[in-house]
Amino acid sequence: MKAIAALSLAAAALTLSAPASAQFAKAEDAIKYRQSALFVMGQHFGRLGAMANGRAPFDAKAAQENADVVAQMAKLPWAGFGAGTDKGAPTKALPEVWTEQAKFKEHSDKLEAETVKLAAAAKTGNLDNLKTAFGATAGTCKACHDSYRAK
Ligand code: ASC
Repeated sequence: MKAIAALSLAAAALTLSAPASAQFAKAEDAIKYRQSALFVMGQHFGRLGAMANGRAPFDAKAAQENADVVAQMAKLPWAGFGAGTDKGAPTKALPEVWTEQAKFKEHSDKLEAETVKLAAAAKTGNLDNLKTAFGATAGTCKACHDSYRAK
């Protein structure tokens, strides 16, 4: 009887921790992971922004490299928003991330699509193309932050 009770407790614990532990050891790791991916993306996106906004000279090769990193990083954060990762470490992610999962995914899909276009624009070596794609991508960052990130 004791063994059965212990087994069912273990099973319950596994079930409860399954979402967060699907890819991460604990919720804290998932939170740190998504924040890290977003931070790295923001660093490289910021370098593109400096060129797009004339705060840094346009360097076509650097733009291409930064845009490629942004497009790769844009794929990563979403795995870190799994069930049970709304808390476990300091986070600005709002509860709506988990209560409006389909809408949240529309935002992340949009970002990924825009960053693919951004990388393609950077490859043309034309600053105007970069500016246009940068603006469109920044719009997707902002739209998601407005709805799903605490101020
Ligand atoms: C950035 C950055 C963001 C977005 C956002 C766009 O460079 O770090 O979060 O752009 O500010 O509105």
